[in-house]
Amino acid sequence: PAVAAPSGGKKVIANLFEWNWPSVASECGSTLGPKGYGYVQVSPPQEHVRGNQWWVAYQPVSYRIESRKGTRAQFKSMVDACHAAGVKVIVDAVINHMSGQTGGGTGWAGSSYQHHVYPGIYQSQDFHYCGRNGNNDIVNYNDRYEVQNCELVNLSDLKTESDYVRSRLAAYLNDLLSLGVDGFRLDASKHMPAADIANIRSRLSRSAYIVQEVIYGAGEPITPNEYTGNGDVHEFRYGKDLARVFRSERLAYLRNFGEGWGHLPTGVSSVFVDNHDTQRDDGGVLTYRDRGIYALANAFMLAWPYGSPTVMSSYTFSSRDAGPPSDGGNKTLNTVCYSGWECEHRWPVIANMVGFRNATEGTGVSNWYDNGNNHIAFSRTGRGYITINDEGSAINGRSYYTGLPAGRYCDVIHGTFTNGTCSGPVITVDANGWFAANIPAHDAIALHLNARL
Ligand code: AAO
Repeated sequence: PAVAAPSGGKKVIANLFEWNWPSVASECGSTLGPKGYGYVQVSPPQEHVRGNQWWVAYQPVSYRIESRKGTRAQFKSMVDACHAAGVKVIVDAVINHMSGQTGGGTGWAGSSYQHHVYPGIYQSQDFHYCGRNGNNDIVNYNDRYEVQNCELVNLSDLKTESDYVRSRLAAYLNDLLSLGVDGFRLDASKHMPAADIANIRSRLSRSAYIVQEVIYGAGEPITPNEYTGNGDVHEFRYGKDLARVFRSERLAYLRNFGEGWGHLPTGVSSVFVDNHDTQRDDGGVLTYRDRGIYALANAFMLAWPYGSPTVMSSYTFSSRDAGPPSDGGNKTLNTVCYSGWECEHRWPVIANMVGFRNATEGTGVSNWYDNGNNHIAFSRTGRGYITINDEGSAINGRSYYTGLPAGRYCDVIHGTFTNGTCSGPVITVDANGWFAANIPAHDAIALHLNARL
């Protein structure tokens, strides 16, 4: 089947990392649908090893849809509720490997397993043993064979070249499709040859959105570009570059952000300010801890027509491995926004800029302005306008040329537009397409046609 790109007017993905199914279901109806998110990405739904770390989800022990996040029935209700709210569902699919714990055990839903033995699913002949580094682990990312045939942090590495393994993986993905799922984030894609993914994809019962996790590594032989024939690919350089610009360079440099910076072609690029790995492991990226600057970086991402954006939504954490709020048995608790959960996707600036993205979809950039430093502005031709002042002081008394039709617009950075009214400042664009405004330090103004009074 052909790859279905996120389609229709609504393409923004909200990544509700580690949310349980009842909470995702209710968020689709209360927030994601109304705010215009097109997709929700959910954490791995299959049975996993036990423990309270978040990353237990990345160690499958069977393909039963039964995890700390909920049962199969709850998963199905979640998919239905999201669809009813106009939100499609992308599943984080772990298909490169099974568990990594050297000893065996019992999985979340009661399946027993050993490292390399998952009764009724895979036996030891279904895994790679690369015979390197003493423990079969990947050490050298500059060696293609090693990256695709050794074990990623001891995780039993599936022989994705084998017909049986391919059919078993496709059966798992097809089961999810039968529950109504719309797409997959393929975890650890770098560790599977692109041709193996292509073969598994060809076995899907219907078309599905595909986004592959291939972290760009300078000088590594396996590149994100190799995977673009299968679908979208995460562009990890985007969040790192954007953070550097916001922290220590100049926003003026963003005028050709994306392909002009050597990033993937826009049509196959999946972008984010941070994801669940980079917010923990990459000191450079902006995260919820950066508060206002994080919101501005997301506003830029949503305003700028490059790639398919994902908005990260996190739980609060203070140590790398700490799992989400959960009960004594490690069952994930219902999400309570702003109490143990950051809910970045609800932050007014970010949620309102999703509406900007939708209103401006398909238009180019015009009227670029920068002051050579940290004040920028641009139009999304005929549909929207944003100006970001990341200088250390206010910029007052200036006028901005938007090219927009005359009218009164809600400034969606400071106000929410609902039923024809704006809860914040209203900006008047004159008959020639100009408006005048003051912008405080580290702040912005954004207007679009779907928020015109
Ligand atoms: C846990 C324990 C382990 C234990 C294991 C098994 O932590 O000690 O051995 O269980 O019992 C997650 C957690 C792991 C966890 C695992 C399983 O992060 O801590 O292990 O679940 O529970 C590589 C892969 C990439 C992968 C990333 C973490 O290529 O696919 O490592 N990400 C996904 C998920 C992730 C998950 C898994 C895969 C496994 O998103 O959450 O792990 O399912 C370079 C390479 C990258 C490489 C990184 C890290 O990146 O290029 O390919 O990613 O190194 O090794 C700059 C450089 C860039 C570099 C990057 C590093 O940006 O430009 O080249 O820095 O941050």
